[in-house]
Amino acid sequence: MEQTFIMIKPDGVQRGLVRLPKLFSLYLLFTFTYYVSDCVKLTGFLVHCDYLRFSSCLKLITVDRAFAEKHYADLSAKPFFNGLVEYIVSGPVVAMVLEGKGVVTTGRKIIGATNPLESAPGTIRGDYAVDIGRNIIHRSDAVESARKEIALWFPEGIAEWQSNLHSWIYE
Ligand code: IDP
Ligand code: MG
Repeated sequence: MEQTFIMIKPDGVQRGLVRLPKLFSLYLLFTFTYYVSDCVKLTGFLVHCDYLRFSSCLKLITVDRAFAEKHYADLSAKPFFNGLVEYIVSGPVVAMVLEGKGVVTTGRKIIGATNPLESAPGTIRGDYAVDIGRNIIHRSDAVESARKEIALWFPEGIAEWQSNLHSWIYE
């Protein structure tokens, strides 16, 4: 099954957008935005999760410069690279692996465009961020980069499991 790497960036964590007490299941995190205002939009959450069928791994972690530079190595020539690395090391992040049919592409759609001003309403960045340098969440951009990012962020490996709901979600 396809996997993608998702990270709630330090601003998402500091802004309280990840509400651990309300995490009654691992897959809640991916749609944590729906829980920002008093657990509304429960239906949206279930729709996303039922489709994506999240699993595997999740952790709160603070990374150092060398690690952040490695994660964003392909952007090292960009003028914003230094600021980007400062941003990622500025506090803990929530790192996770999500799994499901088409999860890379669907993850991109749900999270929205890089620049929140261009992300559609209803996307996570579109609903909860303003500035491109504070866009609260990362997702892998392709299956191959997901593989690399998962290996970097979860060198200990992924806890594989399958939900009992699997056959009710997948034909
Ligand atoms: P992505 O996160 O949507 O894949 P990338 O182009 O891979 O976007 O850039 C990685 C991250 O670098 C972005 O999510 C954003 O936080 C930051 N970033 C991208 N472009 C800019 C910029 O022009 N100024 C400041 N930060 C930027
Ligand atoms: Mg990217």
